[in-house]
Amino acid sequence: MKRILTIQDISCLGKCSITIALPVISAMGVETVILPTAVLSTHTMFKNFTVRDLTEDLIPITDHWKSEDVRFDAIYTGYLGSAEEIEIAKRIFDEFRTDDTLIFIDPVMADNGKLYPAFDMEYAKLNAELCGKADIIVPNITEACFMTGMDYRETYDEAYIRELIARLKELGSRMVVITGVSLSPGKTGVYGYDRDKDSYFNYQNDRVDAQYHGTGDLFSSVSVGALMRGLSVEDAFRIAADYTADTIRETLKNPEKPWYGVDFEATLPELVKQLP
Ligand code: PXL
Repeated sequence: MKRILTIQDISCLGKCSITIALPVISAMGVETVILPTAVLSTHTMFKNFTVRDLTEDLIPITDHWKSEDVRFDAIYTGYLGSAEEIEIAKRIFDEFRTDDTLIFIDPVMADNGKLYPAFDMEYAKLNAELCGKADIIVPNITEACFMTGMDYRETYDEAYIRELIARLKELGSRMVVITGVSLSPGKTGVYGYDRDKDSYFNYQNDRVDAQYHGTGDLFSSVSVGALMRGLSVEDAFRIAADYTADTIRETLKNPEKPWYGVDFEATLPELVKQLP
């Protein structure tokens, strides 16, 4: 069984970061080791959330793993709360990376043209540096703009996405996958570039007209899980995009749906059936 390490926060209530990554990747048949960077009462879209920062525990925890000779097939980072956590993530990559370790970075920091409340331009710059250490990065268009200095646009064409990719490539990762790319009305999907093959891929599915928190984390977790289960890059991102859209659709059917996250619990069995 493959083993991955995921580094992100625990938002106790809120269905995002580790409370998505752990159940989803485990259900996909991949051992999921967690490194919680902080414990929050809820994610940061709630008011009055509490935060217990765990930054000072991160290195002692990973030092212990090192002394136990633990190895990871992939390291997946999501929401990292501070510049210091980004530095620590870099150090963990350097310590645990082997020739076969997949480094998968979701540079969670912004959406809809705006940085999340905790972040500023300096943080975006550090996140761009972190992305340089990845095999695969999966920014949304807003994050891609903050990391490359390109203007954020609500309406765009394929040339704009290719320009974003050209600039993201310069950061140094092997593969760049931009999420939330809509190239025709009613559609949305992913647009990627593979440096090894020097080729692009594009997958568009039907856009569901609803925005939910945690869907980026769901997409990333499914992508990493699928890659670990041996799916090709194109198949892994296609399954993740379809699953995320199906889960939003399923959530919309629930009359008691919570506002803060999606009902992935209802759709996980279908996802697992699709795996080889
Ligand atoms: O879903 C990304 C995410 C993860 N963790 C926390 C967040 C967010 C997005 O706002 O607030 C704490």
